[in-house]
Amino acid sequence: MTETAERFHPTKQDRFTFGLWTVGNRGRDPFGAAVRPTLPPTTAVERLAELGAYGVTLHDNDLVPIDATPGERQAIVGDFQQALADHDMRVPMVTVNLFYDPVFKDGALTSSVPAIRRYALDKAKAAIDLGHQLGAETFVLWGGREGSEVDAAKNPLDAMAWYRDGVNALTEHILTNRYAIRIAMEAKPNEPRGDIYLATTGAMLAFIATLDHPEVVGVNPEIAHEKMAGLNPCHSVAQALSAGKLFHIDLNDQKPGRFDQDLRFGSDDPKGAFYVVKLLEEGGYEGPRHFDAHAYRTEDMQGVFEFAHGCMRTYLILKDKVVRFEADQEIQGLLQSIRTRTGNADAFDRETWGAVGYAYERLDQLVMELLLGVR
Ligand code: GLT
Ligand code: MN
Ligand code: MN
Repeated sequence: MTETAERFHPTKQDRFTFGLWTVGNRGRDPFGAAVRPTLPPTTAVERLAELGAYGVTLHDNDLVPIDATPGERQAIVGDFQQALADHDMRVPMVTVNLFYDPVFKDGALTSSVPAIRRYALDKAKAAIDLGHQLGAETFVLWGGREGSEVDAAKNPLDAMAWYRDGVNALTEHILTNRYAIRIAMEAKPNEPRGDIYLATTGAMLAFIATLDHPEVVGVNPEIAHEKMAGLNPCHSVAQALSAGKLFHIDLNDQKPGRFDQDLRFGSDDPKGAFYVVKLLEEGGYEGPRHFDAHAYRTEDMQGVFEFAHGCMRTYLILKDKVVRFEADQEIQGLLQSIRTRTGNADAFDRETWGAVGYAYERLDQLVMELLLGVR
């Protein structure tokens, strides 16, 4: 290994995790068919372990088909657990697929059909049971189909009430079973629905405060989703952290104002990614560093694992930049002088402060140079 490869080599201590659906993404899009073969979950576990990942995450149906019999389910989960043990891999998070099957086309927990809501709830409870079985500490709830195109069809107040009832029933399930699992709600503004309810992490946080057991529910912000809403992901993550609600995180990247791209972490906006890493490393986040992204459609399986390796390396390189930022005398001196400029609160003078320059151009350029590798 070269010196750089050695330095930024992922290890279990870094707690990097990937969804089975990320490295398993076959490159299907609305305009084209799959370009890569199916990746068996046990192979994903093996290959990610070789790269230094800590674990994998999954939707119920990434592992167990929606129509599996109890016997089939038991065999599949058993083989998977064996692969986890063989490769010292964990499953810190499990989620439920409430968006793929046609039955969910007008919502799952917010469907206006009571029988569909009940089915969705039972499916989510079974996914929580699976999470418990696999040792997960977090259950992510992404309401991809909880939304609308035609607001005449459903009163959004009803939808909110059904959503609340659904999440309350899930926390009840967790508490009565005494599972050591917390729910992390993931926001997204649109896609696959025209508009998705509770479109941002901030909206999720406000919703959580209205639940029966808010202490069991937090958020799973995704960088790409906040960017799709035109927001600064670092600020959304900070709001969650300062509310004690950052239970999990989906790291990836995205060009703002486009379809959900799920790009390799840091690949579009390294400076934005730097501030997220700085926040996670310095803000007391202790959960896994989870990547929810996928390789470009141009890639074969080798490219897929280059992508996975790249996500982790970029994180570690940015983590190193955080240390350099704190140690950089010019940057620190500038921050210090900005904070202490004309000091004395008793002698406050409005006009002096109005005329002061904050030197943020200099500061930002220094950060750029740090990130570009010349400092
Ligand atoms: C889906 C979505 C992601 C969510 C996953 C969890 S599924 O891939 O695009 O952002 O995190 O349900
Ligand atoms: Mn996500
Ligand atoms: Mn996404």
